[in-house]
Amino acid sequence: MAEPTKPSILVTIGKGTGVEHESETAAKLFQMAFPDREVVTEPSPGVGYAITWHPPLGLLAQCENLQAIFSLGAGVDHVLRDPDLPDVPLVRFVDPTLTSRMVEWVVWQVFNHQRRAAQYAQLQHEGTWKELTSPPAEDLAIGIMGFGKLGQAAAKALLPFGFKINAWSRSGRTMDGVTAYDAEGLDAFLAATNIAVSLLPATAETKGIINTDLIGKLKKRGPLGGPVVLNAGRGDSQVSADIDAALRDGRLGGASLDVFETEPLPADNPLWTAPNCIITPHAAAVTDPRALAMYIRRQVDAVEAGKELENVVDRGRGY
Ligand code: NDP
Ligand code: OXD
Repeated sequence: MAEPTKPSILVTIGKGTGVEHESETAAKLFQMAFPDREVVTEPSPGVGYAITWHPPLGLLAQCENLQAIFSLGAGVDHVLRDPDLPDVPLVRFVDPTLTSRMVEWVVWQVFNHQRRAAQYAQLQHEGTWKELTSPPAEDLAIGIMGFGKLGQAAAKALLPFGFKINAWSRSGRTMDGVTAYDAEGLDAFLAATNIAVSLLPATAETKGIINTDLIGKLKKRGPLGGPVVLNAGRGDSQVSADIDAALRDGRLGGASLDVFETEPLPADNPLWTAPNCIITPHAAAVTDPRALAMYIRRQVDAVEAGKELENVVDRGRGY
């Protein structure tokens, strides 16, 4: 008897991402991970699994036999924006390769501000030999907003240097050596924080949370002068104009931003030239395509062997 055909895999990176052409390239990569089944770039009744980042609205609803959707990244806001998204498990990417890249970014940016990288770069540019003060780690409190997989890994990496670590999450999740705050504890968390690091997902609740009000609640008199904000979560969590204004009038002493409400950041956005503002182009933790392919292969094998999918998103919470 002929073996039943295995459900095929739809790869759709998505319209509006600027990398639509990459669906074809990505499909070739996933074909290597799934030599036993068809990998396609258009919806069809044979599609059992979809791999996507920013699916065209309504596209996945055309796959009537869809069993699971895999996000290309840790975030799923792009996928959830589709009102007709089929009601099947949505799996996000959780992998040591991605986590370690994010940890690198956070540690890199914390040291940039603690050790005055932008000011030294300016002095070098001017040919000026001048020592700047730089507070020891013990004098700085880093407040991590969003204490999930990435926030916890960042805390583990920063603790050995001696920084005080605060963590804010909905549930007040904690770890040894960390002072935890829950949803109600936001003001207390901010008042105890010199460098706020956002690793929050984009949800209705986190929209625009890094704004003038939040900036005004951060610890004011700290060893860096003004407080500092880092954001590698999602651009929708910040009000860029508020951050820009606070950097220019000194309410913020610095910022490092990897994500923006509009990406790429428009050439005329004032943040490009705001004082002590470090900009990276949504590059903090780029997905490693091979690691993703292996991750999805493992998950598909598991689910077809009757096991549970891992890292399934809670659609009610939005992350
Ligand atoms: P997790 O789901 O593991 O963690 C999310 C954390 O945010 C949890 O601690 C959660 O609280 C907290 N949280 C969510 N909503 C709220 C809220 N309203 N108030 C307070 N806390 C809240 O996600 P990850 O750590 O894996 O990833 C976080 C985000 O990082 C992704 O969603 C994505 O947007 C972004 N990202 C960015 C990348 C980049 O290159 N810039 C790369 C990868 C991810 P609780 O623990 O109580 O549930
Ligand atoms: C992600 C991202 O969510 O790269 O993984 O932003």
